[in-house]
Amino acid sequence: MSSLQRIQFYTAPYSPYSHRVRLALDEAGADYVAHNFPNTRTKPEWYYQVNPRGRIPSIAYGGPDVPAEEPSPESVKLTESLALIEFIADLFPESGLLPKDPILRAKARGFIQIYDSFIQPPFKAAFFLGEAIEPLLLELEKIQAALPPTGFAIGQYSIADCAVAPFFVRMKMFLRRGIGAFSQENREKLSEVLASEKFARFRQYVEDLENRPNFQKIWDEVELWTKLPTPRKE
Ligand SMILES: N[C@@H](CCC(=O)N[C@@H](CS)C(=O)NCC(=O)O)C(=O)O
Repeated sequence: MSSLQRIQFYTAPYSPYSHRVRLALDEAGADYVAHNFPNTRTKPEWYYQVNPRGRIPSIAYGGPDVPAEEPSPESVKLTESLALIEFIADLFPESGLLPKDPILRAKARGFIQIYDSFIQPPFKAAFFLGEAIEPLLLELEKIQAALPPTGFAIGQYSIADCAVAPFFVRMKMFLRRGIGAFSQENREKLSEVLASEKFARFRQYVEDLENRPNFQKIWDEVELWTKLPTPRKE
């Protein structure tokens, strides 16, 4: 494989999609330069050269050592968190983020697709649109059943865990801090069910994700979530 090139990572502290990528970078022990946008919404004009949709995360790979605000036409611009974590796994094969075994690779990718297709929509609906919590609980039960008895999603830490950790840990924190559009009744019910014996394996999984050194490296719940850029319900 060709030697590693410069990694310029565009991110924001509140962005769970960016968090996926940072977890993969830190798990792999990558050397990278991070440019932090203070929030996820407003981006300066120059950033559209990196990502025409203005979304984060992005990576500018290679090219000369330029300031983040002056992206070089010589670097390759890469976007989309799931493509980025696979890219990092490919750059750092020794990290084990994407194992060599085809079965484990398929399991990791399948786990991610299940999260994105089946859990993310009811999570958003319940937490940010104030809709019913039952569809989310049903899907959490199914993903819990797909976990091995202990440890990470495919038995070893992988891109599957990087993809879901930012969301599952936020889910837990949003409930605890009351951040979201759910009713008080739904907040209490969801908290109670997720704290019950039925979800013991899921809780342990989320705890393992949170305790992983790559997660601990940048996650400062109090620092982040008590200083939100715009007021939220708490
Ligand atoms: N599918 C994209 C989603 C990225 C995304 O929605 N990022 C949010 C921040 S978490 C963003 O940049 N939002 C600002 C916007 O949509 O303008 C990915 O996986 O990278």
